[in-house]
Amino acid sequence: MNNTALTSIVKALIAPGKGILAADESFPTIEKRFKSIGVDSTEENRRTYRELLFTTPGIEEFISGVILFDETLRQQVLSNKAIIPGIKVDEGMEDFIGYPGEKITRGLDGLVERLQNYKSLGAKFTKWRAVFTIAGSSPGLECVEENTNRFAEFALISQKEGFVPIVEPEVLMDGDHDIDKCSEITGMVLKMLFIKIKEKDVDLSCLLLKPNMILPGKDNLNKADPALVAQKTLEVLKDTVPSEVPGIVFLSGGQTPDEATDNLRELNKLRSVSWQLSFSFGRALQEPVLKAWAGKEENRKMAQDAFFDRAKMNSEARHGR
Ligand code: 5MM
Repeated sequence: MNNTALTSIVKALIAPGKGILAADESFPTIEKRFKSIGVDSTEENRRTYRELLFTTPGIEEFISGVILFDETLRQQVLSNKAIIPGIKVDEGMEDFIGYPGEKITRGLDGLVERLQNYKSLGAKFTKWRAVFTIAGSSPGLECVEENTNRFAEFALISQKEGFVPIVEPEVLMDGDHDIDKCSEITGMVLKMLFIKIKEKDVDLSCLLLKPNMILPGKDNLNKADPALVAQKTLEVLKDTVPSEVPGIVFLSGGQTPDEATDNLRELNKLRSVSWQLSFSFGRALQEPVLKAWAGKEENRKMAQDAFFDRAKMNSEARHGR
């Protein structure tokens, strides 16, 4: 493992004022996003849309890296040399046998071979996502244990193959739970995650964490303002994330673009932590772009302007502004 090379990739990904664009929607997810604007999910439309994002003039000032889906990496549409290409390598969820309603992330089989291929296609970092739903007694300890074992294995293999791993344990906003329940479950998941990661001797200094912010469930009537979200999020992170981890790149998880940016800004205002606090948003960066584009070539410039503005706002939020 060449740690110097990995360290410089990590540094570039979390450089001040920059963040990551998550554009790694799998086929069913991009189909859902396109459906919302009346566009068919064809290979050509996916290429056109993602190319529009990546060629936005000046975007490299705010975007350090892009997480790509297998198809997009192969289409070779990320031609902006100042943006680091990454690749989603998990293969989605499967049922956790013996635990009805629980899901685990798959994708470890054949991972080494896939990574070697991704390396030849130019990818420099990898991402693996597991999803935890708060409902009744879920997520159970066994599900968290199995998912975090797989995270650790993914991270170790990625580093051995010369990639910076991003681990994304997402506690979903679905449900009516309160903000403290989100703290409790996220805390449990992150604690277990770093136990497993340390057991496998993963190099903490060459890894990024992509967690959810601490929020009440979507259907909870008590909304949390950005100051509370930032306070609760930092409490959980300080309790669970080792200081050797260089950066935390939040997912947006279904927050509106404004909510995600406001919360990121408050987090950076409070800071008092060793990690960089950055973003790796999917929906919160792309929603305004999709709306402006609507699948029409004549809207290309308007869509790129929307992306530029939203990326700039998140860049400002990284400075607490
Ligand atoms: C962009 O969506 C990513 C892939 O999701 P699927 O496997 O469900 O298609 C997803 O991992 C994304 O990177 C994260 O959820 C962050 O995106 P948001 O929209 O939550 O910021």
